[in-house]
Amino acid sequence: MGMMRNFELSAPTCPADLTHDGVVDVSDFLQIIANWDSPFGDVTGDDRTDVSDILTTIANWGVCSAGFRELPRRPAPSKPKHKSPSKPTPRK
Ligand SMILES: [Ca+2]
Repeated sequence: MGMMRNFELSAPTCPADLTHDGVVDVSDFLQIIANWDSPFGDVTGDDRTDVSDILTTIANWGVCSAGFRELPRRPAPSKPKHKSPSKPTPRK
């Protein structure tokens, strides 16, 4: 069996995100392991969970930029306020 090099990396959605939490991480990896050789851990669309699904998951590891769903946006963290330069207390 040769190395697979031409699997799709840029799917419009994020099928490797099996847990639908917006991140491809070890929880998705575990889903593949738990559903090995069944259609339920399939991320490549061939209705089989096998090593190609593992490879696709690794290739898409991290935050799912395409997004299966939009995560609720957090309010942008407020920048630390610049402290107004306090006047040096006059010393005697
Ligand atoms: Ca598959």
